[in-house]
Amino acid sequence: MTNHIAVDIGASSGRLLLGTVMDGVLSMEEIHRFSNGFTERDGSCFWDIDYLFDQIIAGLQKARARGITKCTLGIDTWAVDYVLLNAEGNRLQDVYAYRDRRTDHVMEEVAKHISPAVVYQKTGIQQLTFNTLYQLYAHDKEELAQADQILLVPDYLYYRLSGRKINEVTNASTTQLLNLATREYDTDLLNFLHIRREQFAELTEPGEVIGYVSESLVQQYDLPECLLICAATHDTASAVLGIPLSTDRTSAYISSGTWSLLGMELSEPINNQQAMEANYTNEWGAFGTYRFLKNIMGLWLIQEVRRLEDNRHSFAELAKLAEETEAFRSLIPCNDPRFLNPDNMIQEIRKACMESGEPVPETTGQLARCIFDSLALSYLTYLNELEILTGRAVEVLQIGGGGANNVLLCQLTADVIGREVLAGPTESTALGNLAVQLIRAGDIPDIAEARKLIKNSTEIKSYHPQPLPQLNEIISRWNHLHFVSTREN
Ligand code: ADP
Ligand code: LRH
Repeated sequence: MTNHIAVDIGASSGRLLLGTVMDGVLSMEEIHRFSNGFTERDGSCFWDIDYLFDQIIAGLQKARARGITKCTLGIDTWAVDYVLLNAEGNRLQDVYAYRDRRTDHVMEEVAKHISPAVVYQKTGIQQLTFNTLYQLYAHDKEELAQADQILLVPDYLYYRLSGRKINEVTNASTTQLLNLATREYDTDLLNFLHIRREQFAELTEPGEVIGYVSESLVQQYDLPECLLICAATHDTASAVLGIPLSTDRTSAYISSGTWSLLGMELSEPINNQQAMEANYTNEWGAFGTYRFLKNIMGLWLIQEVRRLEDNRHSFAELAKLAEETEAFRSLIPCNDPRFLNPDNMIQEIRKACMESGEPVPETTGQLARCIFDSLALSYLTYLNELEILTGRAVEVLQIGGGGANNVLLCQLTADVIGREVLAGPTESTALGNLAVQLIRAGDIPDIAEARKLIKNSTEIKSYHPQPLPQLNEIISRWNHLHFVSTREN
């Protein structure tokens, strides 16, 4: 029996999970969990990358203390953010967090030089202010020129552990710099940014062996002997692998965490005019797939409300408070960029309601309810769009990630979209990370088998749609808010 460890670090928390397969069952145990978040310094937002590295070491020490002497290890984190290294392999800068406001107007600036339609046709990636393309454009030009290597966050963590520099493809596609046709960095886009190809590392597929955690780290910290396997290092790529998508019904998914990523797994990208106008993305997946999806603001909204209230309530309590509150009282166009990183989320929600004439949410329960109601309605909007863009009718919506714990939101979603929702696994990302390791180790043959194993080994809850009074009126109200917000942005 081989031990496999998934390091899964999301924008709000990280964990190390141990997975083993025995008698056709995947068992998974949490070894270590830690919080994550960016901090603001002098008006800029940064991740504490050394803290994250230390947490991986701490988790591996716990694994060793449990008697694990050998394991494989895969890493995934959120996308788009990068680390610049000098020729000695040392970091040149603090790691910007993607919500940093330096890119606020960069998309418009770049569009003056290179048409967004050309970028989309080349890359198939949706326009988001924080795509690495825009972040690098906004980066200090001298520092960027000095960079010997540009690694994304999980690439960098692998590098710190092993000394090897790679650019894993699922995550690299979120830079908006990979060309769908050549499956390489796009030369025009690199030239535009004055970046040389050699500044990026070798593109590496999930499943490839990276090497061992260095002997010096193993000795210094008393770690197990770890063989590093390249996971699908974009957390959303791993999350989608870890959702056991239905094989007999057409299914869409939501990877529900800090973001709600709503989409479909496809074997070919859709980068036509219609998909561009709707701003859907084609992120590269493992095993020749594409994630055709939309970024929806997600549970970041409630995370911020919780933080501003000094974490007084747990997420479960917030869902409970929302449940006890009048339904569909206040709605906000939750995907509006104003919610990406406002100075104060609670005030921003109230301001949005005041401006649109919706009743202003006063209590914590009303705020939480407003967020969950609005998210469920946004899922309907984007699910409808997804069906048009793909030409497929969705029969079931499958939700993975921490948001699958939110019973209220799952039921609301089923009620609003009028279709069955299957919620779980809540640790779909770590499971997708493990799946790649299990396949590489030969424990299972392919992703179809991995998904069967995940389905049989984890809890998945079914939510059937219940009739909602006055749903049509609520949807019209929502559509109006959504329309005004998209017209203005
Ligand atoms: P990320 O990987 O982006 O950091 P996760 O997948 O860990 O996010 O999901 C975190 C989110 O899951 C939280 O913001 C919270 O809204 C939701 N969540 C977690 N546990 C619960 C719970 N018991 N009840 C309701 N929501 C929960
Ligand atoms: C989710 C996620 C998402 C990206 C965003 C930066 O954690 O990786 O897929 O768009 O963070």
